[in-house]
Amino acid sequence: MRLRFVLGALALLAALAPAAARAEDGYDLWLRYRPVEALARPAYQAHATELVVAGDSPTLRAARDELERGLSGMLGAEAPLAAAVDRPGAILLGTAAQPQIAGLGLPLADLGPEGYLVRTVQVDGRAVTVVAANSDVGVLYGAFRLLRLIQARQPLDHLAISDRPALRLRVLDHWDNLDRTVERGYAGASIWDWWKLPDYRDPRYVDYARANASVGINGAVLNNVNAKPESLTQPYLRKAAAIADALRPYGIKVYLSVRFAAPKEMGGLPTADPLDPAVRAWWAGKADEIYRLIPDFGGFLVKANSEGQPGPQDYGRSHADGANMLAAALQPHGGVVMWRAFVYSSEQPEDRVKQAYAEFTPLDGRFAPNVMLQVKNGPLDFQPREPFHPLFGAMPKTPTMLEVQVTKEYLGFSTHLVYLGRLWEEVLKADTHRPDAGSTVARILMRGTGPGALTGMAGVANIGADRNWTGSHFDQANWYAFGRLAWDPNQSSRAIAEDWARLTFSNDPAFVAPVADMMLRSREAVVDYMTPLGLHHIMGEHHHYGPGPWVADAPRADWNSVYYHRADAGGIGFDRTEDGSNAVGQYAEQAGAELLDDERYLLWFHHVPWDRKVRSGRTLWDELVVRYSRGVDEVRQMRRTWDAMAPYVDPARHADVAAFLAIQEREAQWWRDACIAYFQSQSKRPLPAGYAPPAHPLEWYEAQKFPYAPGG
Ligand code: BDP
Repeated sequence: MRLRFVLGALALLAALAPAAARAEDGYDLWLRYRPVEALARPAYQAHATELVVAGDSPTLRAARDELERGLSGMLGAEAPLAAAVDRPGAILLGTAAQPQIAGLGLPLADLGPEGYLVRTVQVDGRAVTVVAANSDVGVLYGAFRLLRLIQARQPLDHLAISDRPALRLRVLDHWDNLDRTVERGYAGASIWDWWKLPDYRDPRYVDYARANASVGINGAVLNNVNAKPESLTQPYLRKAAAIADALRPYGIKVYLSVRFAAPKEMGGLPTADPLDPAVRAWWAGKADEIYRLIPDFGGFLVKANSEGQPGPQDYGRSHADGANMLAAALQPHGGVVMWRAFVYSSEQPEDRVKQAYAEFTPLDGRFAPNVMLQVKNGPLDFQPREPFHPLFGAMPKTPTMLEVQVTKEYLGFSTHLVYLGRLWEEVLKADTHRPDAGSTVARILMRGTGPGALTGMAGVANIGADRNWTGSHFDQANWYAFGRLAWDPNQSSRAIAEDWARLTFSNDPAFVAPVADMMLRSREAVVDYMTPLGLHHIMGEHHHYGPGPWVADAPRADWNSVYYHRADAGGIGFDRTEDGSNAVGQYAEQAGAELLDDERYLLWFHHVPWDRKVRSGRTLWDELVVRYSRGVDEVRQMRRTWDAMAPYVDPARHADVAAFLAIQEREAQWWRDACIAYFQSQSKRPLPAGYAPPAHPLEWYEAQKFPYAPGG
C-alpha cells in the first residue's frame, strides 16, 4: 500500500538545527538526547528522513513533539546526509483506527490498551519504522521506546519489538504537603506549587509527565498519605484539576490521598462512620464534584487506622467497610481505592511485623472489585533489607498491589548512592510458594485475582523541585527503575541500570559496565554498613538518617531500636520462629523454611548467641564487625570507580556525584563505628584482629542530634 501522509507530514531533517552544546545539570534526566557520534549518525538519519503522525490528539502531538525533540537533538547535526538521501526511511506513528496503520495488518490485538509495536515494514520499497498501538498513549510509549533505541545506540534495521505493561496501575505516590514540604522528601520543595495553582502551571509539570511516560508510569497521587482534609475543598480540587490537565496528554491520571475523617472535619457531619448513610452520601457527592472537575480522576489512596490516622476502626468498622464505602462513591465514575495495608494498632503489639497480615487476611474476599490493597514490600517499613511481606499471595481474592519507597528514607536520603532496582528485584523474585513453588511476588502481582482484575505497583516518589529532580543524579536511577519494573516486574535490575547509565551519562562500555556494577553492589553495601545480617529499624529517631541502635525511649515500644535488635549479653536478634513471635508462621510453609535458613535474614528471624558460628566459620560477633567494615570498604571502592569515570562524564555532574560519595563514605564509617560501639557495649567482646575500633566512644555517637534533617 501507499503511505498517505494525512496529517503533520513533516520534512524532518530539513528543519533540524545543530544541537547547541548545553551544560549538564541533571534536569534532562534520561531524556538528554545529545548528538549521536558523527560516524554512527548517518545510519540513524537514514531511518528518520520523515516523520508521519497518523491522526491527531494531544497525546499524539506529545509523541510527535518528543520525537522531534529527540531526533533533532540526536541526529540533527551539520553532517551531510548522503546515506539518508540514498535510502530514505520514514517513521510512521498511529493507532489501529488510522487507515495507514490498519492497512499494514499488524498484530495489534494482543497489545492491550497500552502496549505498542515498533516494527520495520517495507512500503513501496521504502523502509518505514512503524510505531503502532491500540491507543494514543500506546503510541506515545512506543515513541519513547524508539528514542531509547537510538539513545542506547541500538540498530534500527529490522525492528520487531512488541511490548505491553504487565500491571495496570503504575503509580507514583507523592508524600507532598499543601505547604510544599515533602514528608520523607530529600529533593527540595514539592514540585506542586499549590499556592500559584491553578492559574500558574509550572512548565515542569510537563517535563515530569514526559519523564514518567517514558518509563510507563501512568498515575500520580498528588498529596501525602498523611492527608489534610483541605485537599478535598473546591480550591484545591481546582488546583489538582490543573495538574491533571498538564499530565493527561501523557497518559497519567491523578489520584488524591484522602483523610478518612473528612466528612466530619470539613463536611460538618457528626461522624465519619462508613456505614452511616449521611457519610456515604457525603463521599458520593464529593466524588461527583471531583469528577466534574477531573473527568478521568484515578481515585483515592487511603492510610487509615495507622500511625494515628483516622479510619473505620474508630467506629468499630473494618478496613473492608471503610474501603468499600469509598469504592462505592468512586465506582460510578470508574475510580479505584488504593487502601494501604501499612497499619499497626495503637495497642502494645506482640510483634509489629505481624499486624497487617493478622488484620487483613480475615477480610479476603470482602473488598469491592475496585479496591486494591497496597502492601509495602516488607512487613515492617522500607528497611534496607526485609523479607517479602507475608500478605503477598495470602489474599487470593483481593487485588493486591506492591508499594515500594523510591525516596530513600532509611537508606541515606539523597546523598548515599543506593540503587534500589536491586532491592525491588529481590522482592519481586522472592518465591512466596503460594500456592506453589514459582509463585514469586512478581507473578502474584501480575496474575491479580484473574482476567481483567486490577493489578499495580506504587512507588513513594523521590521527586522535588531540585534542579535535578531527585536531589542526586543517581537517585534518578531509582525513579527510572521504578517505572521500568512497574511496567515489567520480571525485568533484570542490571539491564535497567545499564540502560539508565547509558541514557543518563554515556554509552561507552568502559563507563556502562563499571557503573552498572557499582550500582548493583551499592544495595548490599548499604545493608552491610547499616543493617547487616537481618538487623532492622536501628536508625536514629524521627529523622531516620544516621544510626541509633541505642534508641530505647520512644513512646511506643515498637518505635525503639532495642525492641527490634534485642541485643544483650547473650546475643542479638528478634526471635520470630515458632518459639518466638512466630511471624514466620505467616508465610507458606516452604517459604518460611527458606527464610529461616537464609543468612540475609538471620537476625530478623532468630535471636543468636554472639559466639554462634555462622556460614563463614566466624562467630556471629566477628561476622557483624566484618560486614559493617565491608560496607565501608565497598563505598571506598565506589569512590575509586567513580573517580576513574571522570573522562566519560561532564565535570559538573561528575563533581556532584564525587562529593556525595565522599559524604557517603564518611557516614558509612559513622554507621559502622556507632553500631559497633553500641553492640560491643552489649557483647563485651573484642574486635577481630585487624579491625579498627570506632573513632569515638559510644556516648559521642549517642549525643549527635539532627533537628534540621530534611523530610521530617
Ligand atoms: C514511614 C514514614 C512515615 C510515613 C509512613 C507511611 O516514616 O513518614 O507516614 O511510613 O508509610 O516509614 O505511612
